[in-house]
Amino acid sequence: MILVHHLRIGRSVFTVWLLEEMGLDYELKIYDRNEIGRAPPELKDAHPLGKSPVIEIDGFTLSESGAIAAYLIAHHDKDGSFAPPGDKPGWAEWTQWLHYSEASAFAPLLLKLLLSREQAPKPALISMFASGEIALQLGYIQDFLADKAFILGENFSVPDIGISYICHMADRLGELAPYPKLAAYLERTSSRPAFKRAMERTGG
Ligand SMILES: N[C@@H](CCC(=O)N[C@@H](CS)C(=O)NCC(=O)O)C(=O)O
Repeated sequence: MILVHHLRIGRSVFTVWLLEEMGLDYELKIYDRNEIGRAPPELKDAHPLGKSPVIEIDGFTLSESGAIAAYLIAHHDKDGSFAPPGDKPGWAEWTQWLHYSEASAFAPLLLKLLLSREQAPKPALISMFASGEIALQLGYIQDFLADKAFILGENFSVPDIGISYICHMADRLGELAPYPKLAAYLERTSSRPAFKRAMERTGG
C-alpha cells in the first residue's frame, strides 16, 4: 500500500492525481497548515524537510513531486501506458517537462506568493525579478503548448500534472489572464475525472 502524506492545500493533490490516473491504491495522511500557512511539525516525522508530498512506498520514504512521479512510472505502471517515449529526443523532452515545473517554472511563482503576503512597500528588485520571470516562464509554456490539447501533444502525459500545477498557481496569483491558452489548458486538465477524484479525496 502507498501512503501519501498530504498537506492541505498544496501541491500533493497533484501527486494524488497521478495515483488516480494510474489507478493505484493508496492511503492518505492529511495535515493542515498552521496560521501562517506552514506545515505542522508532525510532517517532519514523515520526512526531515517536513514538506509535502512525501510517500511511503515499497518499504521506504520518498519526497519531491518529480522524483515520486518518476518512481511511480518506473515501478508501478501496470501496463507501461505512462512511460516516457522510448526514443532519445522524445525521452529528453518528456523528462525536461516533467522536472521543469518544480524547478525554473515554480521559483518566480513562489516569490510572487511571498510578495503577496508582504506589507507595502514591496522589495522592488524581487518584485521586478518575479514579474519578469513569471512572464518568461508562462510565455514559454504557452508558446510550447500552442494549439495542442496537452503539453506534449494530443494525449495526456505525466508532465501535464506538474504543468497544470504551475498554471493553477499562476491562476491563484492572478497571473493567468494574459495567457488564454494556458487558462483553457488548466480547465481541460482540471476537468479530468482523476483530478476531480483527487480533489474529492484530499479536500484540495
Ligand atoms: N519541490 C518540492 C516542494 C515541496 C513543498 O515545498 N511543499 C509545500 C506544499 S505545496 C510544503 O510542504 N510547504 C510547507 C512548508 O514549507 O512549511 C516538491 O516538489 O515536492
